[in-house]
Amino acid sequence: MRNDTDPIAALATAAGPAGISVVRISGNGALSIGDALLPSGTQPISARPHGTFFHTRILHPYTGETVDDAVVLVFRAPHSYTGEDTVEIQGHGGGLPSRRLLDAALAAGARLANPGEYTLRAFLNGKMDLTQAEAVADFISAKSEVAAQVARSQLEGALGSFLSNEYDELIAVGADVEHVLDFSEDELPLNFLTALQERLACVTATLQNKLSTWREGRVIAEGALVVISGKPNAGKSSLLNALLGERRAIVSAISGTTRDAIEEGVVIHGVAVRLVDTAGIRTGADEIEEEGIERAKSYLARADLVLRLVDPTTDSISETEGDENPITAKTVVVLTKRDLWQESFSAPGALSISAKTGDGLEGLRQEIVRRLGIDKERFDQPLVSLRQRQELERACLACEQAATALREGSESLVIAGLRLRTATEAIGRILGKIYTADLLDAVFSRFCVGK
Ligand SMILES: Nc1nc2c(ncn2[C@@H]2O[C@H](COP(=O)(O)OP(=O)(O)OP(=O)(O)O)[C@@H](O)[C@H]2O)c(=O)[nH]1
Ligand SMILES: [Mg+2]
Repeated sequence: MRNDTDPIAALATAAGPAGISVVRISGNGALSIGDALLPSGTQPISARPHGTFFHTRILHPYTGETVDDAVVLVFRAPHSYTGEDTVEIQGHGGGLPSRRLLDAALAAGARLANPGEYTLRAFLNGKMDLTQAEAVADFISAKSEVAAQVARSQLEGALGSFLSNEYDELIAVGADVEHVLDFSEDELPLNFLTALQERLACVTATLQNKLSTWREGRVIAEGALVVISGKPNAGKSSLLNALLGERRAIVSAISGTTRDAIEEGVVIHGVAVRLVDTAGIRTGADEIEEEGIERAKSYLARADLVLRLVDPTTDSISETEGDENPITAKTVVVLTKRDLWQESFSAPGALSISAKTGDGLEGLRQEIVRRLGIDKERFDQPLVSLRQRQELERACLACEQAATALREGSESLVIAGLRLRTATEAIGRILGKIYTADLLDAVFSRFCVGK
């Protein structure tokens, strides 16, 4: 088990041109390691109180050479990010200055930190639960405003405290079941089992409701896959360019211009979207275009939303319901090139746009966000990690099995108790109340060094 407390050091800021760079030393002996970097005559860090800072030259412990001048911050356990004694050295930014600072800290006796090791220690020292630790990584890598908001509130413990409540209730129900194990049916208090069933049903419904936020949570974290489809020349590449605000894809009057799928990230009303322009699907294309069409189909199969573009000046609106790209609940029909229309066209539920003039694009953006179902009000705390989802599924299944056992009456109480324990453990693993080295590795390996 990784529960080392030896002093670790790492660069907390990105190495590159910047105002400052921060090296953090944390663990047993961190303060004395910091002392070894100070000029003689300076009051040692180990003699300074928590929460103080001072300006000093930083010397290399071997050569005595001045590495940098820096502001040093003193944190005493448990009042630091990791919960350990921590020294933060803020020197000049830049690749080389920060490297020199880190080298000096390592030379003074710290070990280079592993990815996520500071946050791992924060977790092991009870500064945060595992959902909060996961949220740290999500917050750092958030690709959109909404993703950042979700991670931020999980970081504050919203998901953790929600699950903690359900965890406590499951334990309470489980304890009641254990308590009556030795009773015979007629010794049980009246309505005892019914009351337990009701409480369990309530927990189960709450957990299932949370589980149902997973799709939105994943879309928020990873970006929704929005695929632009339609016949050759429908205006797909023009729409991609218009939504990106740059001339990313080649546009031409020649049918079959786009032969490969082009994927670009864009944030639409705070929601991260992976926008894909595809080759128009048609028969009789050459080998290269065929391959492009295959890629288009593969994207269509995975899409969260399909924009099906139809140029009504050349193609019939009703003819679009081909087998290759059937209209489904994921489809938004978009009539294109509105600036060229001599007559008015419409189809049920369809939007009309002009990529050329920008007409209708704002309506399309709103429709994309609406159809992705990302309702910021409803999903104040959606589920975002696959690990959380899998454990929650386990918990819900075990709750249902426990409910079935409870309905079968007092003979099945042992089974009910076991299933309740399974459910409790699954929630416990989400929160990190129960963990293994493998679980911690899986969670913390996606962190960067220095966090
Ligand atoms: N007037 C006008 N022309 C447009 C509009 N959108 C696209 N076009 C023109 O329609 C032609 C085809 O546009 P593209 O964006 O290349 O169409 P595509 O669907 O990507 O075509 P392929 O890649 O061949 O499948 C080009 O000549 C565009 O300039 C529009 O809103 N208004
Ligand atoms: Mg194209």
